[in-house]
Amino acid sequence: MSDAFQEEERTIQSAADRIPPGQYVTEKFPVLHYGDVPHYANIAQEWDLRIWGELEAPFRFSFAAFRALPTTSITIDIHCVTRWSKLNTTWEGVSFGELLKHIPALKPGVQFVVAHCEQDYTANVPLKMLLETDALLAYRYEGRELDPEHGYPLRLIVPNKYFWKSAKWLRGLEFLTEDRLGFWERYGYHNNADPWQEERYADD
Ligand SMILES: Nc1nc2c(c(=O)[nH]1)N[C@H]1C(S)=C(S)[C@@H](COP(=O)(O)O)O[C@H]1N2
Ligand SMILES: [Mo]
Repeated sequence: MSDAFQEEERTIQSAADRIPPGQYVTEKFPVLHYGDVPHYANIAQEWDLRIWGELEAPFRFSFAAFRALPTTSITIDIHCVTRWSKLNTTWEGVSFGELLKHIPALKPGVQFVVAHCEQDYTANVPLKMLLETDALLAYRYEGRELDPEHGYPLRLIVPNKYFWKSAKWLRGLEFLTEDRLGFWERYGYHNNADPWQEERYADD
């Protein structure tokens, strides 16, 4: 048997217990979002990442400053609440733990983060979850710059949660002591969003 064949076999065998209830696997990479894909004529001038809320001082990364931060890669399975899953996706970017080393200190009691995106999309995630799951502020997918429709120039990647928490076109992070629901969470999606528990809607 060729190595490639054995690799394929392993992938198929392990796939069954890697698919959360009610999901099916797709090889495609569906594009899913509310609103339009933002386009930038001059990314260095038009884009920055703002950090605010419960920290010692607000902070801002220019495009260049953000791209100078150390990066890591993760390979994860992604699960959309509309029931498609895609296995083995590799993302590169700045881990949340790394990011915290480069911004002013968080105030005591900070437990929640709201990701703010272009066109007012938001997603809320507990800080602990971001740190424990090695969540990324990602700008490469499979070794290449993100496509515009998949979040260029920066998106959040939150492993082990339905993919709506992985906010595309990220422009800001707000640190909070109390939770505040994001776009889909306010719309009735489950705040914890664990695909293994099928936490799709708030009343699940
Ligand atoms: N800014 C923004 N990010 C978003 C969304 C959105 O509507 N706006 N949709 C979410 C949902 S529901 C999913 S499934 C994923 C889809 O990411 P993809 O288009 O790269 O597959 O993006 C998430 N991030
Ligand atoms: Mo989704």
